[in-house]
Amino acid sequence: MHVFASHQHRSHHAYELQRGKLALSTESPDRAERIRDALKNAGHALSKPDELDHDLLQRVHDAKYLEFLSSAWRRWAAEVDADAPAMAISWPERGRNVIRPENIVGQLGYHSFGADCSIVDGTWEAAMAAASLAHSATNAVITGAHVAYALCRPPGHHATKDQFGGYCYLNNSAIAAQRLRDAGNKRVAVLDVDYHHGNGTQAIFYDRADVLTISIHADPTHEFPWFTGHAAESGSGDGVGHNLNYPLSKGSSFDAFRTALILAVEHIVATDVEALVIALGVDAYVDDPLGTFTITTEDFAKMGAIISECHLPTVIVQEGGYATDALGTNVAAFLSAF
Ligand code: Q9C
Ligand code: ZN
Repeated sequence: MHVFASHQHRSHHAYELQRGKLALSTESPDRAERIRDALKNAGHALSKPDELDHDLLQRVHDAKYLEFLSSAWRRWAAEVDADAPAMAISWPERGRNVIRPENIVGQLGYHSFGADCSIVDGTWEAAMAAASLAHSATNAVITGAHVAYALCRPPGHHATKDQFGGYCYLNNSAIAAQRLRDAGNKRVAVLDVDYHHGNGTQAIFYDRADVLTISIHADPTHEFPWFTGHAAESGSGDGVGHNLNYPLSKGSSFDAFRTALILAVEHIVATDVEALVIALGVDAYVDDPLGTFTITTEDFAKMGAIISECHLPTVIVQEGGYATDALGTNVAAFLSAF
């Protein structure tokens, strides 16, 4: 399998508000190092990413957001505090047309949706490297590989067109899907198996019929991202019927997960999907500190085998997963079964 990885992720380790206290994020550099080691040990050759196409980035994210992300740390360090992470402290009131503020503190509120995420020196460089890994893996598939994996860190599926949150800044899975579309695949599916709802990917493609978005996740009634991921969210405008959510109760086992997964795979196979992106979070793992599901390493292998039955050119993009010691094993189990 083609595996794309980079050391650039090391420049990013943000702070997050945890139970009312600021702490170094659970989304740590160690995560990617462990996955990398496991894949190397499993015999995969690792490729470096190529340069990211800025036009592609702009087909997924707003130009103003990209300008903000690329300069946020510099502005915060110069105008606020070079020794503290750049974080929002206020967000817009619901239900109003919001005017984007000029000030860096105001823009942090405008361009984020949570305090689980901040910007530090090196965040932009790492986010860009992750996006270029997704782009490179997709290029490998476009040029004939059946499957390629991008070891993206920071993850991406919570990032919308113009907001960061949930440890995500640039939506790597959406970038892969858009690249597959640009290469001529008429319809593309993103299948998100991360424990959390892929709200950003859903939002980016919500009014489009050309990208089917499917997410299996913990019911947002009781879990982050709290406000999206319900079964009734089916798309809008041209996109009606092209978004599927499978919220599962807290503590779900692989039985419940597999039932949803089989429905998702059947839906993909039954419609005219030409290429697939898997948003591979492994935080559904039984020992994940952020999750409540009871999925085991063997279950991740079964998950990989079930999804491979789509028989589609596939880009696998790393999303969440926080049980550091087991991350590499779980990702390797999924990939080898796939
Ligand atoms: N401190 C992904 O898995 N809430 N993001 C954490 C515990 C945010 C997860 C609460 C979870 C974000 C990509
Ligand atoms: Zn997650």
